[in-house]
Amino acid sequence: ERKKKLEEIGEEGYPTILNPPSPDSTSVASSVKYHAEFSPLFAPEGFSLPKAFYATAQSVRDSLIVNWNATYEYYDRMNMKQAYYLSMEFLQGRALLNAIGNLELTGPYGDALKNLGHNLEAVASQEPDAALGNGGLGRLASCFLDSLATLNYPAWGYGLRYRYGLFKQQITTEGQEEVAENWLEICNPWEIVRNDVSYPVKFFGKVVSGSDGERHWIGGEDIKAVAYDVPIPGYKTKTTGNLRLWSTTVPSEDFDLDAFNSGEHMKANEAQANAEMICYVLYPGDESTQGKILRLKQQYTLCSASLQDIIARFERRSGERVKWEEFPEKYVSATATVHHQFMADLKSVEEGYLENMTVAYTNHTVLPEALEKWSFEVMEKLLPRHVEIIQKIDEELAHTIISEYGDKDTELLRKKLNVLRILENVELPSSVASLIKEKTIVRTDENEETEVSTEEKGSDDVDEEEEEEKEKDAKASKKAPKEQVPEPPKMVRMANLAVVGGHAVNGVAEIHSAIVKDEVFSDFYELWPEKFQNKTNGVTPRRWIRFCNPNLSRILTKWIGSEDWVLNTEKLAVLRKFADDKDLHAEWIEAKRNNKLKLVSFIEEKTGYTVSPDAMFDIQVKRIHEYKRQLLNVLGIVYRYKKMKEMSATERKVKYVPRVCIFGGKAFSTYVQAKRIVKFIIDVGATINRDPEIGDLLKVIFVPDYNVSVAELLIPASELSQHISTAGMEASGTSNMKFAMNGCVLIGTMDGANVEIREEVGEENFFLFGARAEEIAGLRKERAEGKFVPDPRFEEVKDYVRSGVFGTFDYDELLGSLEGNEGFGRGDYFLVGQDFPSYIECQEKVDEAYRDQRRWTRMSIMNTAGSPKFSSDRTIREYAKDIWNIKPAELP
Ligand code: B1H
Repeated sequence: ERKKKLEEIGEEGYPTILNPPSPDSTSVASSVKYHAEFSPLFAPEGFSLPKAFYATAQSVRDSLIVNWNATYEYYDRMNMKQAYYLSMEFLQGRALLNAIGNLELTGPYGDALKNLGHNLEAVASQEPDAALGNGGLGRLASCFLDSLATLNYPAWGYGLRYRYGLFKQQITTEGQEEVAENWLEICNPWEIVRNDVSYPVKFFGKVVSGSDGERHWIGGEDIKAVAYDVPIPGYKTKTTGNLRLWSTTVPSEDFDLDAFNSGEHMKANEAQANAEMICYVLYPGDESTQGKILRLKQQYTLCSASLQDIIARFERRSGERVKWEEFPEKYVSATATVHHQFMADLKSVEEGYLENMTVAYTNHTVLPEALEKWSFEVMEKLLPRHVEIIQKIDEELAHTIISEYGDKDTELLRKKLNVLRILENVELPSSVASLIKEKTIVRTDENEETEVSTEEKGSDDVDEEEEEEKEKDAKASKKAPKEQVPEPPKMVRMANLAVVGGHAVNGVAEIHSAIVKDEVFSDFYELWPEKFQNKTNGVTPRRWIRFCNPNLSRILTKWIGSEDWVLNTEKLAVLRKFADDKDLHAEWIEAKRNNKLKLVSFIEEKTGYTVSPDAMFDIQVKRIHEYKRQLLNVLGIVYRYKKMKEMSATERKVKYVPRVCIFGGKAFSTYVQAKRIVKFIIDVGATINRDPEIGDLLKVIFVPDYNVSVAELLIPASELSQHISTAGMEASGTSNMKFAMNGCVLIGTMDGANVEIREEVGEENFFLFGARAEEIAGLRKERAEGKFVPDPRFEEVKDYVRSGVFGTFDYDELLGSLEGNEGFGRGDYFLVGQDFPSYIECQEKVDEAYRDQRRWTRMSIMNTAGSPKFSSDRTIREYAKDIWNIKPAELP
């Protein structure tokens, strides 16, 4: 079809694709000099490092804009189906080396800067990270953008342009401190503000019925969303995608000039401050109602502005005659990530069937606190028309449920309505309620006649817990007079809305998708099995091998015979053939050592601690969360330390391999337990690191302010990495993939993508321990019944901490969470005590393997060789084919 169209329009129909300034160092240098002089960010004198960075970035941006325009024009003319990836988070990190690497201009830029008196790496390190996200979810979105552009898929990302990125983390002896991260302080050289692309977004107000019988929403608060475009270069292709970020402000006529002139300066500014607040920070605290409203405003702004933009483009590209029925089929497909407001919005725009064809829902977590529910009342105030539509969708859904289960017994029907409905604790509309009553009567009559009720109940799986609940409820209602029972809060279950509205629902690793199907959304799965899929996550091999690890990249290119592996990671498997080759081993070890040396200086600079490059580098970097179990890691270290102290110096050296245990990660500012974990790690390090008896045998380092660029330094230098979440709780994990690619051996549980990594690299090259996902519920139950007998080594390690070896901080709340028998966060919900023995035994096996350097190097090579599957190129091809239905389209 595309070919035909090309012929129709003829080559002349196309704009000439201008080539960026010719890629030799002289023209690059003059373009950098031009920007140093004419892009007015710095005083005219001198050519300091920061100035060199901004001038270089602006010069690179010129090239990106040329390609961006050509790509945009091409899609416009071809009017092809395009995908839109909506995400509240994008973790782009630094862009300079990635951009010139993708444009194949690293050489010319390196030379040009050298001629201008600077070194490319130093210039690149001036760039602040774009941290518009907090972890794996946001980084996944950024890897996807890289793969989409590289593989020439017509696709854009949509997000919010937060004024402050994720906070900067400072580490003191007190633990973590958060400092606002003003990443836009100087300017963001990559973005292009589109003042001509803006949309109104409204909140509050009321809904009225028009004379046409339609319901119309009259907003009470109006803001304006303005587009900022960030070009996304593909690797070795002209295709340049786009990340369109929305920033919020007021429509200009909203400035209250009268108030200002009569001296009420603050008041005049109120509307503006209110609008700009929406894009101030990612995840504003949501304990207060105001905080909740702000978060909903953020999500709604992203959805509303993006959707208006998508529809405007669709209309423009359609020309004279807009065919709405083609909207889902031919032109648009979108994936909303955690936040699902999109659906309700789309519903309000056009007829109901559209949303079903258009939106796909990716679930990224099964943690109940992250499966959002919004207060019905809050939502009704902020988005009154949407709530009406949601009620309608909910009503339709209730009808579907009744037609599916209405002829079974009423208990089952009630259960299905309870778990499947979008609205929780909201009464059914009378049309539905009366239907159920009818069914109930019919059913009771039948039962009386046929007497099959008990048998049927058993087979229909009404669980005992629910029965018990009801008995309790019944008792409670007898005791307490009715008016004293507080009404349960009315909620809108956003995930349910997404499953109902999405044409596909997917999880992000095999085990996670199985949990999504069989546990979290099992009732939906029963209703619509065809919607559910798996799409195992991936990461871009450009940023995560080629650019962050040049030492390894050279070896790969040499032994594989070409650089093809960057685009075709299947080629990495070639290394298996050479897994025992002595020459490869020598090169492999040297590259790792050079990476370790770089990290040694970084650690010294950031923490003041000196570590030995001869020790094993053992790393756990990720958000600090109880389910990720940094606590298990550090308790393992404490146990190791205690045992070392009990031995003679010689014994110690024989039994243990020298290790540097490195942690990094941010704790959410209000997550008290996570902050205690940070403090604990720092205290343990402070004691161990200055123990002369231990020396280089054990060091514990907390690397401050973990972010994308720190990851780019840590991962290539890592030898062992830890992915030790409680089984069933980490949806996928993506750093595990990056570590494996970079020849790092993993220790981990059967969780998320670990399961598939182990399968790919071979079980002999993965250190596995811990309870399996299917055992967790049973173990928690035993625990609650007081049947768990802790291993004496676990008791020993906690007593040791309590004895005060690591200082006087009160660790009772932290250690206490691992004790007792019940409750979330208490009673060791994350099963640290359960897995502790198998963890420390597994760590002994790690020491044994590391001592045999030939064995270890082989394991390391096998990890890289086994990682082809984890390229985000593979993931994106699967999404494109199975969910989005888009095809690659390379620019002519
Ligand atoms: C992931 C989140 C997340 N899933 C809510 N969900 C948030 C949810 O502050 N919030 O409101 C923040 C983040 N993050 C991660 O997604 C998973 O934990 C990883 O296992 C997964 O690899 C990643 C990408 O799919």
